[in-house]
Amino acid sequence: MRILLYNPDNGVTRNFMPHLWMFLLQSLTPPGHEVILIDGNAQPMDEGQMAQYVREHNIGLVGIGAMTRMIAKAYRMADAIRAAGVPVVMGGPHVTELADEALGRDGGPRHADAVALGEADDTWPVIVNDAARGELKEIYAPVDAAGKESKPSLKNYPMIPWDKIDLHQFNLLPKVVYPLLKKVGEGWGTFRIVPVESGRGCPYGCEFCTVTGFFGDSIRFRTNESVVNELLLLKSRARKEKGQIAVFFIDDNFAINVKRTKALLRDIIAAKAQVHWVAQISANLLRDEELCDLIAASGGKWVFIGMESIDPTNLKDVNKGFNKPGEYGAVLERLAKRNVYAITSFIFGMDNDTTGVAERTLEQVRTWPPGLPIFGLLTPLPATPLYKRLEAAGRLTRHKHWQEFIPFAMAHTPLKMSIEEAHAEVNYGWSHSYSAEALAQAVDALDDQPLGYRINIFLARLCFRGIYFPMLGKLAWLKVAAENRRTIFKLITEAVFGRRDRPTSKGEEGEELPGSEVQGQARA
Ligand code: B12
Ligand code: SF4
Repeated sequence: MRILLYNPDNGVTRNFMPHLWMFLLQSLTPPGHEVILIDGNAQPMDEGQMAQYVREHNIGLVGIGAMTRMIAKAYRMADAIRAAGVPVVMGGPHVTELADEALGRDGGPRHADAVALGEADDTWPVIVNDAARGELKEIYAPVDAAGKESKPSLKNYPMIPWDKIDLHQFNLLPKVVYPLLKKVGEGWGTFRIVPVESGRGCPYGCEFCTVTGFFGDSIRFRTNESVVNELLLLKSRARKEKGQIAVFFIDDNFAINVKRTKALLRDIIAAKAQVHWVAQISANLLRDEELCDLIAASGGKWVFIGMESIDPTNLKDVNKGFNKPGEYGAVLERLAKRNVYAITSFIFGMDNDTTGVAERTLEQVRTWPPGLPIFGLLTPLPATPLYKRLEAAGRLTRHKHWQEFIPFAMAHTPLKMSIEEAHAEVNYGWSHSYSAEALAQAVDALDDQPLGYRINIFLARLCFRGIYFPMLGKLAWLKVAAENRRTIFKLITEAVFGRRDRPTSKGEEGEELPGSEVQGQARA
């Protein structure tokens, strides 16, 4: 049977990274089947094109995975596929919480023949075998022999053949940027970010988050050996392609068990498996100096920190009181001292937020080392404690907000400001962090650092700008390039002619990298 795994586009950004679930399920597919992957972010398709594709390619089963924000598109595509006579199985966080919606048992139209609840590592082979026999069931739940819910162990994690997978569609940077990169360093033929998981689960239970409910509070890890081998595979691919591969450890909280994380990072270093990596780690776990040393030594370049708010009352309200805004600056300094920078994520529209919250937040951000601030709105995702609380209080304004997804739009009324005011705060945050002036300031803040760091923060900011300001297409990129021409000119001049007082950089094994400052620098 020929199986298509499809991930719908998110409608906002081109994907900077493929989705792991597709590669994982491909690796877990029983032998004898062909699996094709299409990520709508990289290969945009509409319903008509999809129906034509499944017919022409003789597809026998389509698997669709989607987060809540892509579910409307996922349903439309599923409808077109089913109308073409091909069965659809859906999985992922949204349909796990709302299986009845996907199966049309809630009074609405049916979109899927079958739904895989929760983690599908163990159920996917069963689904494929049932589909091949034409005996798909409606619901597949991960349960043990006694019928009790079971979470897959990650001890026998499959080998994802990253050395063979065609990643052509996921070349990160627009072609227009390559001449600049080639000037500053060899080995920039391609640049990809690849998702790798080392563990699953987070016990913290923040009110707005689906993770504790979905993956459970039992934390599971792969063996260090299997993670190290995956990194070595990726590293050798990058070498062969004369390109760059960075890894996003997609674990929800990469250092949730600090002892295990340190052991993994030590093993990565010992095996010389360092690649440049990004990971999500909560601020409270970054108090540990030894952990920060190991992060830097093992290739860690960016840490995603869910700061959410600088207001302790807000944090307590959403059950994230373990975040201490008073220590944010120190945490970021601790990382920056090791040339590790942070993606700092903030949520506006929280119950204690009042107008001006964006500027108050930016006042703090400006005192920190430069990083990548991102801003979102408090969003009641289905089945989260937040959804239940707001629903019970009658505060939801769009109960099924996912049916008509609008980026950066609230679905409930905040307590101390209006919905429009909350939207304006998010707009203020993005506009003031990603203007040409803000980008120039971020680059200048690293004036004492090698050129690679400055190019890195500039390119990263340009890419992150696209999360809020649509930058799909050449024209949009050209406009941004024109706005930032001064900074671009400065960086190009320095790349071509050099700067006498510029510090030199070290490669990851400590050797000097002659003629190339970028090679040893952050790339994520
Ligand atoms: C990596 C990641 C991202 C990446 C992008 C995705 C990518 N390219 O990988 C980035 C950082 C960009 C991102 C952004 C966002 N993310 Co995100 N992200 C994750 C994260 C941490 C890991 C995803 C992952 O790969 N997991 C590991 C794989 C193996 O798990 P999985 O995807 O769930 O797949 C398993 C099952 O679900 C199932 N399955 C999944 N799909 C399918 C399909 C079929 C056919 C079958 C049978 C089974 C199946 O089988 C898999 C194996 O068991 C998850 C949290 C998490 N731990 O999953 C959040 C998560 C998916 N993100 C979430 C959210 C909310 C967002 C944002 C909206 C945040 C924001 N406010 O901006 C944005 C929007 C992204 C966008 N623009 O589209 C939520 C989604 C909740 C929901 N109900 O939709 C999650 C669950 C985290 C949370 N806080 O609750 N995210
Ligand atoms: S720490 Fe992060 S992953 Fe864990 S529950 Fe909170 S928001 Fe979710």
